[in-house]
Amino acid sequence: MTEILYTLIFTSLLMGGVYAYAVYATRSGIEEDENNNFIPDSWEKTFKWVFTGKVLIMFGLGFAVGFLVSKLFF
Ligand SMILES: [Ca+2]
Repeated sequence: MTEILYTLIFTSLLMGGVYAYAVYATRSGIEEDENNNFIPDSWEKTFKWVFTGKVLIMFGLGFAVGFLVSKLFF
């Protein structure tokens, strides 16, 4: 069970890093962003769903982590 928790926490951090990097890269001009939505245009074709589902993905991960923490430690 703890493996699942660690995997979920790691995934959350990874996703957070991806979102943070997307904003950083588009703002600083490392990646091109012609439509100004803070998603690098080179990612938009293939990974658009990662960004459109951002709220749902982070909520789902947060919920799963919270659920597992309460189940394992309380
Ligand atoms: Ca864009």
